[in-house]
Amino acid sequence: MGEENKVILHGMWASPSSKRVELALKLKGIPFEFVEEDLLNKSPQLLQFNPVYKKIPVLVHNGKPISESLVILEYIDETWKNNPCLLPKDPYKRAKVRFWTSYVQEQLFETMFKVVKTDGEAQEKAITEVFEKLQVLEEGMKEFF
Ligand SMILES: N[C@@H](CCC(=O)N[C@@H](CS)C(=O)NCC(=O)O)C(=O)O
Repeated sequence: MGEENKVILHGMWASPSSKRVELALKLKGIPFEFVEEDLLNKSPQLLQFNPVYKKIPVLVHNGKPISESLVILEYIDETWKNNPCLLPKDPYKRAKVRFWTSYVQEQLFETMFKVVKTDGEAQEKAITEVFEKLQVLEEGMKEFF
């Protein structure tokens, strides 16, 4: 990999936000270095690259950091134009994809975090909620196939 196209992903193995960026890089066949962050002891580079949220994932392309997983995904798609494209060309279909990515972010991830943060009855309720939200997502995905 030439220095002119160096890609580093600061992420964490169990983070869904980090995973979606990792998947996009792999789908596009983009070689990258993965820096596993300890979220209880964040690296100085992470704090420097994402001073606003101090969160992973952060993609560093040729020394330039980009934060927020959905912003990163669009950056990847616009920078590496090879197939597969992450977003369709048609504006209406793009809007549909953005709707569902936002649903995953706002609804599914939030409920998944509740499962980790709770226990007992509250956790059981959160698990049921995750399954319900996954069903809604599965239904929604049918229009793409
Ligand atoms: N909206 C952000 C969410 C990122 C996020 O919540 N990252 C979590 C891991 S999944 C994190 O870094 N947590 C550490 C902290 O909050 O201090 C994105 O999509 O990138």
